[in-house]
Amino acid sequence: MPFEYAPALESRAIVDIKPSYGLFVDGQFVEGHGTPFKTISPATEEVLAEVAEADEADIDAAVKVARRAYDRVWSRMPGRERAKYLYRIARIIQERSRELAVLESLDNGKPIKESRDVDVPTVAAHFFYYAGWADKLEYAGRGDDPQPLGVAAQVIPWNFPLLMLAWKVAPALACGNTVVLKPAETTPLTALLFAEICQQADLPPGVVNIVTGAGATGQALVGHPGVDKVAFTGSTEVGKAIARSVAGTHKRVTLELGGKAANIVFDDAPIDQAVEGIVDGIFFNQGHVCCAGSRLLVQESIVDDLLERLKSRMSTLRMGDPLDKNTDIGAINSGEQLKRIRELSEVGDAEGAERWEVACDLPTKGFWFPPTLFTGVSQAHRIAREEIFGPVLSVLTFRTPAEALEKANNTPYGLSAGVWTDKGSLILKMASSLRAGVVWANTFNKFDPTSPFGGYKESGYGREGGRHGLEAYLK
Ligand code: TAP
Repeated sequence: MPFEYAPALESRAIVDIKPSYGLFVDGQFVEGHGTPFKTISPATEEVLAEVAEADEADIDAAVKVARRAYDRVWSRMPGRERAKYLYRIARIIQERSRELAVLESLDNGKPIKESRDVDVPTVAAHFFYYAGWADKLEYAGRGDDPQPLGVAAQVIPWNFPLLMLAWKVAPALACGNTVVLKPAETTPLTALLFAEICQQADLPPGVVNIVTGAGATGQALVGHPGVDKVAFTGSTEVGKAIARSVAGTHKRVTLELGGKAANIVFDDAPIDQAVEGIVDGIFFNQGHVCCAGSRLLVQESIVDDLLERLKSRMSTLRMGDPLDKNTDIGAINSGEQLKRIRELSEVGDAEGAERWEVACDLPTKGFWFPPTLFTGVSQAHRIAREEIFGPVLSVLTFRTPAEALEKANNTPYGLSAGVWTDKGSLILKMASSLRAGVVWANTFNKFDPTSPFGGYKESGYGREGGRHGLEAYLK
C-alpha cells in the first residue's frame, strides 16, 4: 500500500487568469471575430477563462502582420541580435516558471511535479539552445549563408502545450522566420501567457502571433496562401489532411504525428529499473504522450515476475488534484479524450484481452481514468495497433530478439521504442533494426533540446530539436 501523505497544494494565487483573452496579433491583444469559447480545468470542470476564436479574416490579418515583420525587421536582423531576444525570452520563462507551471497544470490537468520539473525547464532549455544557434547558422549544414523561409504556420496539440510551442517557435525565430501559432482549443492559456512574455521581452511586434480557436482555425491557418512553412504536431488523421491540403503549393511541411511505441524488456534486464521505465513510459502525463511506451513486449520467461512487480508499483501511483505535489497521475485532458480511452479499452475487453486496473477512488468531478494494463493481447488486437493516448498499457510477450523486432516493427507508426537488457551488443542490434525515430536504452522518455526527435512512416516526417531542427526552418 502507498504511504499516506497530507496534501501539499501548490498555490494558484501566483497566476492571474483573466476572465477573457483576445488574439495576440502585431504585439497586441485584439478581439477575434469568431465565437468565443471557454477553456476549463479538466480536473474540476471549472471554467477558467473565455478565449477568442480567430476566423478567416483574423488569420489573414495575422499572416499579413507576420509577413510585414518578416520583411521589414526579423529577416534583416543579424543573428546575434535575434539571439538576444531568444535569450531574454528564455530567462523570463525561468523567472516566471512557477506561474507557467501552475497555469499549465490548471488548463491541461497534468501533475504540477511534471509541469514544474519537466515541461517548463525543457521549454526554457529549448529557447536557450536555439538562441545559441541564431548567430551560427552557417554551421547548420545548409550552406554558407542559409536563409529563412518566411512566415511559419504552426499548429500544436494539447498534451504538452507550452513545450510544443517552444519546439516550434524557438528554431523558427532563431532562423529568422516569423510565426503564427495556433494552440489547441482545450489548452490555450500558457500560449497566451507566452504572448505576454513576448511583450515583456520587447520582441518586435508581428514576429510571434498567437491565434486561438479549434480545428477550423487551424485549417484556415495552414491553408492561407501567405504562409511559407507549415509545422504541425497532432494526430495522424489531421496530419494526412494537412499534407493533402498543401500538396502542390510552395509550402514546406513538417509533421509530428502519433505513435504506438514498443518498450522491449529482455530476460537479463534490471527488472526494477525496467518497471520504473515502463511506468514512466506509459503513465507519465496520463499517457497523453506521442512517444509513450504503450506496447510492452516482455520476454516470456520473465513475464510473471515482471507483471507482479509492475502491478505492485502501479498500486503506489497517486491519482488526484494536479496541483498537489504528491500527485503522480492527473486528469484526462477532456471529456472527448476520456470517451476515446474508454471506448478503446472496451474494445480490448471485447477482443478477449484481460484488463487489470489500479483500485482507486476516482474524483466525482472532472475527467479521470485509472492506470490500466491489458494482458493476453495479440498483434491483431486494436489495443495493440491503435494509439489510445491515455494511461493504458498493452502487454505482449516474445521468445527471441528476432520475434521482438518483428512485433515491435509491426505497426503503422515509428516514433519511438525502448530496449531493456544488460547486453550492449543487443542494444545496438535492436536500435539499428527498430524502425523508430528515437530508441531509448535502459531508460525512457529522456528529452534534450540538442537531440532530434521525429518519426518514420505514419508518425510523420521532419525532425524537431538539435541541429536537425534548424533544417525545417531554412531554405
Ligand atoms: P489533433 O486533433 O490532430 O489536433 C492537433 C492540432 O490541430 C490542434 O490544435 C487542433 O485544433 C488542430 N486541428 C484539428 N483539425 C485540424 C485541421 N483540419 N487543420 C488544421 N489543424 C487542425 O490532435 P490532438 O488530439 O490534439 O493530439 C493528439 C495527437 O497528437 C496524438 O495522435 C499524438 O500522438 C500527437 N502528438 C504527436 C507528437 C509528436 S512530436 N509526434 C507530440 C504530441 C502529440 P483543436 O485541438 O483546437 O481542435
